[in-house]
Amino acid sequence: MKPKYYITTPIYYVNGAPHIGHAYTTIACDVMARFKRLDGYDVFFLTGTDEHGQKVEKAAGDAGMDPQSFTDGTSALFRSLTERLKISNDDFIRTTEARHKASCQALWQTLAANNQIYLGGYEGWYAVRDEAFYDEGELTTRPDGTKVAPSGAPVEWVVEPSYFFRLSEWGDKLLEFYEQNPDFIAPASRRNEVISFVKSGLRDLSVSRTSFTWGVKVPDDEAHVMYVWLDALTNYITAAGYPDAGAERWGFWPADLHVVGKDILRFHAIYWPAFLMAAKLPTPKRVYAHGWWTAGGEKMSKSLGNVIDPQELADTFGLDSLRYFLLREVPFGNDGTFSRKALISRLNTELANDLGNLAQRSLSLIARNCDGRLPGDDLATAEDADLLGAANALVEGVRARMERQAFGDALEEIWKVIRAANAYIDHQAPWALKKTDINRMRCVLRVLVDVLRIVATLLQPFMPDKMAAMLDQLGVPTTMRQIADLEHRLAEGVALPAPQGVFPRFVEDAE
Ligand code: ME8
Repeated sequence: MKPKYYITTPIYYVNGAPHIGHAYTTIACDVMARFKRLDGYDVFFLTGTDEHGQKVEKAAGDAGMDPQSFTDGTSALFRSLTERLKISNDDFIRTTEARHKASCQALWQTLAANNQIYLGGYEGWYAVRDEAFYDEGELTTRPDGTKVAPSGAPVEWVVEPSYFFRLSEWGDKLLEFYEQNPDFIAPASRRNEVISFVKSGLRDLSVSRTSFTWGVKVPDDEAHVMYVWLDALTNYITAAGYPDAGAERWGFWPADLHVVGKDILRFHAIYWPAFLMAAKLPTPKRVYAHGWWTAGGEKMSKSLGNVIDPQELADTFGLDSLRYFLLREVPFGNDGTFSRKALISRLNTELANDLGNLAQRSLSLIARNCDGRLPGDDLATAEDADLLGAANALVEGVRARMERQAFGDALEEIWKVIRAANAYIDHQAPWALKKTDINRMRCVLRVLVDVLRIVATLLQPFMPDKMAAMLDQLGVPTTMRQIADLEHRLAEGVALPAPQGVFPRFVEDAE
């Protein structure tokens, strides 16, 4: 039986249309999910939309719509972006679905039965934009006297009856949990932030609201809707079949990886494991908090009018180039500034020149000089062995980096081999060998095909369409494109299709 792997994106608020930030997280998860499938895992990959709460209710009101029709519309935008980005998710969850409401209520009842919830009253600060409660000490006062959350979101003073979750009782257990699971929070710098926050002391968490109605009803107390974060986090177990422990999908829980933006790490690394421990459910294995993309150094926002549309970028530059760029340009975990110039430069240098040309040069020589058939490698030299050795070692090297979600590093490892292969072809000059030693020429070309095959196989998760085209050109049967298949040699003499460039250079229109 294949080992299981469960990966999730955050579920996105449907208060507006998706932008590059949402696409980034989803693409990173898609790359990870595809890599695990390629490496022999049975993967369950979840994404979806977070549709309840005050923020979404307000956005619906501003649009003059009832919340359900409004969320039906905006959720569809996220779903269609997921499809247009060719994301390989296995499920798309909406928190307004019946399965999810039932799951939230079951979790609530379990927490209540375990004496983890009590009725009280909340009096304090709340930021609707973040859907988060803040302590006075976390806020800063602006020159005009208004207070804002660390995220910059305005806060309001809320006084209302509320149920509370006994979060204050979980501080020590959480610290112990982080200690015993050093890889639970990544990257490491974020882990330290979380630990010091927990060490500073946790207060009980308000988990219901009474001042609006757009949410999952609290069981047996219809005046309350659940706090949107309790509702939202529960999506990860809903999709795995909770509360049906006999559900086939329950075999995927606990999740192997929740990928989130750094803005929502606290919810995933503190509240979520605390809720689960309190419900006596297994905790997820890892939460990775990636950084933020800014536009020209500024946070993207609708009001600033600097929101970058992933669809437009995919249409202009090609989906796979966009995927490659997003994961290559900025180390996962760091912030980055989006730049079209940087995207074009990587596309033309690394994709068109380094990889595309290498394949095109090698394959055209085979088409012209080897009758279009895959040659053998009977005249191999030490240089061939060096290059092939480096390419073969990529499997382990890339796997180890993917395990840490070091996507940029994994790509850099692959590019080291691509650059070495370019140096090799220049040095071996198979076009000149044609006249002097045709058998050696055949061997050199075969080495290049073998190296390209390894590279293209490992790059499939990053650029699925382009690498499918490249593997077609290399004559790799579709049944032989898994990592495990790299152990099997391609048969000599196989006819290759006529070579066609996979990565055209991007030429900007003259103004
Ligand atoms: O927080 N750069 O939803 P959300 C990088 N519903 N990533 C970005 C980004 C940017 N500029 N902007 C957004 C929520 N993201 C909750 C989550 S999960 C149980 C509930 C990505 O619509 C990043 O992954 O505000 C961030 O965490 C997520 O979108 C926030 O999406």
